[in-house]
Amino acid sequence: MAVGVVSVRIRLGEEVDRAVVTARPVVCLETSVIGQGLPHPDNVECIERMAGAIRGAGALPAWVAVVGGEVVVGLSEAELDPFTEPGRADKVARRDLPAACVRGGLGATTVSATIWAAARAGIAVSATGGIGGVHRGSHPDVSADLVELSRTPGLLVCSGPKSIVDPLLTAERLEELGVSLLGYGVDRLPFFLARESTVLLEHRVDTPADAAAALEAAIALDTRSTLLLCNPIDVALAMDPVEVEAAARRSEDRAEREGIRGRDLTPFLLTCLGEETGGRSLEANLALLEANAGLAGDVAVAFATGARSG
Ligand code: PSU
Ligand code: MN
Repeated sequence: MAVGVVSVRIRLGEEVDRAVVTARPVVCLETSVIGQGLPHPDNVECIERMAGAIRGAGALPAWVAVVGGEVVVGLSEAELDPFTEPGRADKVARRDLPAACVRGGLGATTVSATIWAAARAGIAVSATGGIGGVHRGSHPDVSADLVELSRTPGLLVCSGPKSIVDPLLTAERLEELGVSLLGYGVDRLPFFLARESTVLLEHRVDTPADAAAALEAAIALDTRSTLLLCNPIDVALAMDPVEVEAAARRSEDRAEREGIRGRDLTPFLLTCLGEETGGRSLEANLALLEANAGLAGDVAVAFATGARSG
């Protein structure tokens, strides 16, 4: 079995390995959204919709996770399946990778661990729903996604930061860290379930080809940070920003009262958000995950085409 081993503990799935070697378009996907971010069976639907959107664009999905002591880039369907069982996989950010490899079992990678692995596997484009950010509340909590985005080259399609963080503080931190924000057809920072925050963006692209050109420039310049391509949720499914804000605040209050902190905070808040919005946040979350995967597929195709002709 020809599987690519790019380091002792990073294994590429067979199909992904062939695609990387032949410079065909691949999109890396995180598994924390499957293991912790969405309930069952929405997480099963998420896998089908994201993978379908990427293949539909002409690219290959590469799910990233820790399995049996290795970081795997490009899980097989059978390997991915147990991640959909509630409570089965641990949440793994970059700092958790060594311990997760030693412990064995299943590790569902967040954005920080996923882009770390993607870069080492030679894959430039990834997709998620919303990135972590700077939380409100009385305890300082900043997602490890932010610093990782600042030291990993590539492009990540997202719908801005998740609606459970402060968008302005998150944007300020990203500026400080040297992470480029590109609005995709928008001039304001998308805010996950809500189409836009009030944060103005300074850069905008309107086509996958222009996003791919920006990625090429970032690589040529060796800026070493991830370009965040911020794709707003579809107008038809976007939730009212005031309603999302109110639901997020109620969720934060519940987290404070119950003393939820650390890595449990984001999954807890997402669950509350689903309850507080009568499940509508889940429908919107699935839709934006699928749309971001499709756009990432388009960018990966444009990037691979540019690389071959240039
Ligand atoms: N996008 C979603 N749902 C999620 C996530 C992203 O639509 O659950 C996950 C990603 O893995 C992201 C993580 O990296 O949430 C952030 O967690 P934290 O705030 O604990 O860093
Ligand atoms: Mn945190």
